[in-house]
Amino acid sequence: MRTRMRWRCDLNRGPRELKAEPRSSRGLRVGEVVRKSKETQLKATVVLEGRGRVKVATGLAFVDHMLEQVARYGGFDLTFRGTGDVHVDPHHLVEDAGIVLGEALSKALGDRAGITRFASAYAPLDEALARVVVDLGKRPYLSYNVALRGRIGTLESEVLEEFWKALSIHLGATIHVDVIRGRNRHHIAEATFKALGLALREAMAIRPGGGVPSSKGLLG
Ligand SMILES: [Mn+2]
Repeated sequence: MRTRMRWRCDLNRGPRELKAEPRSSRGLRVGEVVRKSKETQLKATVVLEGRGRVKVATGLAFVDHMLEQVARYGGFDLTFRGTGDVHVDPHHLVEDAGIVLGEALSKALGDRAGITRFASAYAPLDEALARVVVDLGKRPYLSYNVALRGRIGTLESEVLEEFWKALSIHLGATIHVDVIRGRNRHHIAEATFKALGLALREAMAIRPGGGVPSSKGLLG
């Protein structure tokens, strides 16, 4: 079992003197979350220093497809398994997937010392073009400008906003999502998730010589 990297923060020292203390010899940033409610049962493990290992099975095929995009373009390994009461409505599972992914990434980021924090990315998918801008500074906020209506496969596309809301809260991130253009619903949705992955990859990366990435010396 790989363990998560822990960062020591000594309040008497300046941000530049923050020391990384990897708890595993391999220094990987790992986050694991198990969440069980009456509506869903989900388990996720992320390894930020990814090696292309992505296994997702939630029972909602389009959600699996989107989570895979975030992990692949985010450069992190993701194991995400679970079930939910999708016979009632996919809403619970989609929202809880955002909660669990957000918590797992937040755990892996630890106290976030040294991360790049801000990033933006564009992703095209044929005629669709999406932009995602993120700030991992523990300020949850979502600006979701995605006019998706109607079904993608069997999923009502409006419900995807619940994933993004939950992700912003549980990751502790400001996220702005804008669709610049697009016609095909599948392409529009997938472009937003690809852009999310690309933006997260940069924002979660460790900057050489970086301390707490805030002029306050403290995130949040
Ligand atoms: Mn696709």
